[in-house]
Order: sequence, then structure tokens, then C-alpha cells
Amino acid sequence: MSKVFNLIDKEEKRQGSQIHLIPSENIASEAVRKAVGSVLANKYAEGYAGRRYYQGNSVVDEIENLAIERGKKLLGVPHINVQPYSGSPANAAVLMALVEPGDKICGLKLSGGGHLTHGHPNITFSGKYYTSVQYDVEEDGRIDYEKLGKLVKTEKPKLIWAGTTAYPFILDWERFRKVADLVGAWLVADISHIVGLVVGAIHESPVQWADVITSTTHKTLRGPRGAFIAVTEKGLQRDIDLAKKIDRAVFPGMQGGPHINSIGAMAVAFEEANLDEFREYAKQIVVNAKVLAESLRDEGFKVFGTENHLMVVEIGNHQEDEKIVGDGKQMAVALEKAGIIVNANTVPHDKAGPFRPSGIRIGTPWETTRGMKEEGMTKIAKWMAVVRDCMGDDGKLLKIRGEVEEYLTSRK
Ligand code: DSN
Repeated sequence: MSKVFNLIDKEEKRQGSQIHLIPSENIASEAVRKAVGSVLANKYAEGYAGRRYYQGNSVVDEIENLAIERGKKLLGVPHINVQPYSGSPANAAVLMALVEPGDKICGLKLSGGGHLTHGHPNITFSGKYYTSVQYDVEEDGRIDYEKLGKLVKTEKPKLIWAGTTAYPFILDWERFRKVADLVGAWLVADISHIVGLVVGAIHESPVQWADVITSTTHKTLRGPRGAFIAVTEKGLQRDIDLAKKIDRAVFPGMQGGPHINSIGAMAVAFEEANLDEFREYAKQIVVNAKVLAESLRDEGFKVFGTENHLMVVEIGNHQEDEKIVGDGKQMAVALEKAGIIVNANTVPHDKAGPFRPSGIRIGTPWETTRGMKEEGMTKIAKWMAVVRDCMGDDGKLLKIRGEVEEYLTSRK
């Protein structure tokens, strides 16, 4: 047992001594983590409050109802399901509820900043069991809504995903709605990445435009690992049974027993996100990201974005053994040696594949939680420029690592 806890200590030290810029990661509060590690983890509760398949769920019912009430209030929706284990099962449940296997669905390409569950062809359930047509971003990294409209008119998908994992610009929900209405498609907003900015009132909410909203709870929302599916008034107007269909698709359609400990932690996170403090936090995430993007440009990087919490930075690509490979991975590995954690990522229209793509993805949610402000962002940009210029020189990378550690310690 102690071996595991020694490793947890080790991981805590690692997190404390490195700069974290993966935009989908964050630091959950003590209260959120306490709920995750609580006795709620001991209980099975298949079903929904008041209709469980196991006894002993009177308190669990209260917990789930509390999470639901807080979630509805936070999002401004009439119905929310808080049982999805994470984003992918949530999106799978939405597809199960709204379309039939083989039906046409439409989402943003992975290389353009989309997600695997939005119809990535061949290898994912969303691309294998549904007929997927995908839209892409333009050279500048932005979605061309007119082009999307034309594609949708021709292909007539039954469901359109409006959601991203590496898209640094604001999504135009109204235009997505207009596009969906061209063919009467369902519009599903997957706000996993930007949910904190939406509930923090920095970005417009899709609540009046989408039929359904999905989101993970551990990214900008700063909650536990988990997800929710919200049904909007618009969605209910279209199908009065929509909430029921979503609930049935989650359980028993996709999942068994819900993770009540995560649901308890979600209730905590929803309350935390409803505070002024959180709105300040959301604002600072974007301020930090803008400063970081500008500072990186000043250092000569090509940066896509940003209007939100993240940006994609092009590192370049080259030919190796007749294959085009990108330098994003190499840069990410060098940055890790220097104590800065990012992930390699495709850039718009990347010629290299996703394992060795031509860019890196950078975001500010984690370090903003840690209290970092604009001055920290310019420092990070300078360190990144040195890393780019001395990628193969481990001595220099270790020197930066020392500086990073010293900086983080000085801020504690
Ligand atoms: N893996 C998540 C991300 O990093 O954006 C998306 O599911």
C-alpha cells in the first residue's frame, strides 16, 4: 500500500515543480477531491433517484438530486444528467438517444481541433457505427460557417456536433443553429473545453441555440473527472421525450452503476463555479492565454489564437524515411525536460499524423488556478523560445528546469 502512496507523493511533487499547460487539465479543489475519495465510492446505485435497482440509496438520491439542481442552475437548463463517466461515454449516449446506427452525423475534423467522438472515421465508435461527414478549419484555423452550411445542405446529416478540443476561437452558436436548421439536424454543443468560460460568463452559452449540451467536468470547470448531458428548452420543444431518451441512453443504454463519488464532487464543483471568485478565474484564464499567445509571437512562434483558454503553436514538419513527421512531439519532449508540460498537437491542415504532429497545444487553466498572471506568461514564452533553440542540448534544458522550479518555489 505504501508503495502507491509513495508514488502519489512523488506525483504531487512533480505537479508542484513543473509548469502545466495542457489545456484540458486543471487542479481540482480540496473539497472536490475529498468528495471523490469519500465513502460515496463504496455504493452501487444503478438507476435514477427514487428508482434504483439497489437498496440503501436514500442518501445517494439526495446527492444526485443536489448535483442535478446545482447543474441545472449553473447551466440554465431544464434537465441535466450527471451520470456519464466522462466525455466519450456522454457523447456516445447522445448519439444513442438521437440517431440510429448508420445515420449521418457531422463534426469537426480531429486535425482541425475536433474530437474523436465527433465522427472521427474508421477507428472510433462515432466513425464506425455512424456515417460520418466532417468539416475542417481554414488556413487561419477558423471554421468557415458558409462552407459548413454548403456541406450540410449537400450531406443532410441528422446530427451536428459543435465542439472542439484544440480550437482557439469563439464558437458562433447562432450560426451553428442556422446551419443545423437548413436540414432539421440536431445541434449538440460539446463545451467540454470551454465550460468554465461559459459558466464564468466570458463566452456566450449555447443554451438558447443547441438542443443538447455535453461537457466534461474536469477541464476548465475544475471539477472531478466526469461529464454531464444537459437538455435545453429548445431541445424539449423539439421532442418532449428528449430528457427521457437521454437518461435511458446513459442508463441502461451505455452505462451501469454511476460513480456516485464523482457525482458528489460534481455537486461541489457546480457550487464553486457559481461564485464570483470563479468568474474572476475564468476571466484571468483568457487574459493569461492572450498574453502568452502575444509573447510567443514576440519570440517568433507561429500561433493560432487565441480567444479562449488555449492556442496551437506551429513547430514545423519535415520528411523522415519518406514520411512527413512534425516537430511538435520533439518540442513537447524537450519542454518536459525543461519542466514545462504541454502536448504535441496537429496544426490546421497538418501533413504529419497525430502521433508526431507539427505543433503543440498550450492552455492556461492549470497555471491560472495556481495564481499565475501575465508576468508568468511572458516568462513561459521566453523559456519556450530557449527550448526551441536548444532542443538537443540537455544541459541547457536542465538549466531551464532549475529556473522553472525556482520560479514555482518562489511563488508558494
Ligand atoms: N483528451 C481531451 C483533451 O485533452 O482535450 C479531450 O477528450
